[in-house]
Amino acid sequence: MIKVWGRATSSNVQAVMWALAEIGLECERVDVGGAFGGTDTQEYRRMNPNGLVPVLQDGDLTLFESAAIVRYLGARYGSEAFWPADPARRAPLDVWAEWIKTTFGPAFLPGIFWPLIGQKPGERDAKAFAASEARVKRLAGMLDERLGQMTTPFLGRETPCFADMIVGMPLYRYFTLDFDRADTPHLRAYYDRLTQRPAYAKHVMVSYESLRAK
Ligand SMILES: N[C@@H](CCC(=O)N[C@@H](CS)C(=O)NCC(=O)O)C(=O)O
Repeated sequence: MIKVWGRATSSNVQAVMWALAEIGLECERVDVGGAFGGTDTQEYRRMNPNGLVPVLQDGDLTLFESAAIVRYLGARYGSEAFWPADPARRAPLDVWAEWIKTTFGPAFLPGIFWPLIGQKPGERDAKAFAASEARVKRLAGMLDERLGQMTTPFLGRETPCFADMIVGMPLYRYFTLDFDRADTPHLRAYYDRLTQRPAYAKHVMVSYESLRAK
């Protein structure tokens, strides 16, 4: 049985759990990280030297980095719809998965999510926050334009593919936090479609209140 190490409130764990569920794979998830601890042991560091979640174990294979895990699951177990075999069809989807991890995520998580959740209102740097809002607005506009070109409900056409897992993962937080968002009708409609997926509702629409600074 596939084993996933990582707390359910971690967005990177959520992408992996959502992928497993969309593919239809059973797994056992172990709560580690955050308030659960358990990531600072020698045994855990052997699985992930960063001491972060998630880690996936599949037989003798141990992997970290959530996007690499989602791609592995797609390549090994996914249908053609989840993991298109043709590199010329898959790569343009992967472009947006990579962009979310390297461009949108690094702007949104430390710039918006953590200031709103990890800091008390009085502790926030208002100027830095406003700059993050402007940057995230610009990036959300880019994603909105890409999604506006789709003639299908998901990047993976009729059902979500590996790239939807990576692109869709931060959107629950993006749309439920209280901050000044860009007007992005295509992104909003895409997110609304994701929320209709039972696997997204179960694994990604997970309350982040336990992470809020008290
Ligand atoms: N690039 C890594 C980032 C992993 C990461 O930052 N994980 C966070 C949770 S989302 C973490 O482990 N935080 C510390 C903890 O939960 O103890 C990935 O995509 O898997």
